[in-house]
Amino acid sequence: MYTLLSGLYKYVFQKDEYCVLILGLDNAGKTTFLEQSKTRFSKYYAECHGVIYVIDSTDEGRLPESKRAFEKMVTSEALDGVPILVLANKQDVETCLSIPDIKTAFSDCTSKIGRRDCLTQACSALTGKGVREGIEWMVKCVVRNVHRPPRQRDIT
Ligand SMILES: Nc1nc2c(ncn2[C@@H]2O[C@H](COP(=O)(O)OP(=O)(O)OP(=O)(O)O)[C@@H](O)[C@H]2O)c(=O)[nH]1
Ligand SMILES: [Mg+2]
Repeated sequence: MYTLLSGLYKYVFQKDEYCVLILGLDNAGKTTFLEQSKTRFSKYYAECHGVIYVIDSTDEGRLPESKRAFEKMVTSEALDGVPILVLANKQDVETCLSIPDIKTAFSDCTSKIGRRDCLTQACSALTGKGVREGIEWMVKCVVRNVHRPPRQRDIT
């Protein structure tokens, strides 16, 4: 249904460790996003306190399937309270769905998101547009999320 943990991604924030899951249907652009964001994440180092959920904005036909996968993910206890960055990817394609289109398709998930931080960010993993904004938001959220404190790195 969805590829779990396409990339478990590490970045360091001082001595604290955070981990972010990158999820989304196949072909959504997860690997491309990861490649784009590697250089931007370079000043951090991580392990799992947030979810980045990638949507292919050019694939209207699979949007209901993506919504169901998203719904399953937000209702999973293991990820309770974890901030979610929803990436509306492939926004460089002229005919892609807009953010309001995607929000409408995902509207019955809203109540299930709960009180956690959740942002829908337009991006293109191909050109890099929107990638920095998304990552900066995610870093801010994982750092301030008191419900999931960072793992302390061993300093020997
Ligand atoms: N136009 C455009 N194409 C993209 C973008 N991101 C990814 N792609 C293309 O979409 C296809 C799938 O991208 P991947 O990054 O391999 O997707 P994935 O989510 O890792 O897919 P799986 O590994 O199969 O789960 C590739 O042909 C990418 O070049 C984007 O922002 N814009
Ligand atoms: Mg991939």
